[in-house]
Amino acid sequence: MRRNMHYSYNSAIASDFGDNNKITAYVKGDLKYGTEPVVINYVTGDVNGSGSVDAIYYSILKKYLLGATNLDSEAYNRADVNGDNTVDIIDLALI
Ligand SMILES: [Ca+2]
Repeated sequence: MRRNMHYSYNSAIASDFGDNNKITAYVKGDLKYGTEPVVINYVTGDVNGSGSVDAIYYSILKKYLLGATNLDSEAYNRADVNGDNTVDIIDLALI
């Protein structure tokens, strides 16, 4: 089963309490805890974050589309070439 986990999901604390640095806290506008999920200046289609779109992209995306691997939230955003919030065969075709 293929699932796109929310950025803040942390399997280590799914069944118990714990620290989750993917949840952010601000004090008077300054980030005091956590890491924002926003990725700026990425190349659309660059699934593996190498800085360019290459043959490795096809391999990773094909494995994802076949259910053989998952994409983290950053890779998922980079793989969504047409920006419809879904990664599917259309995105592969657009590269
Ligand atoms: Ca898409």
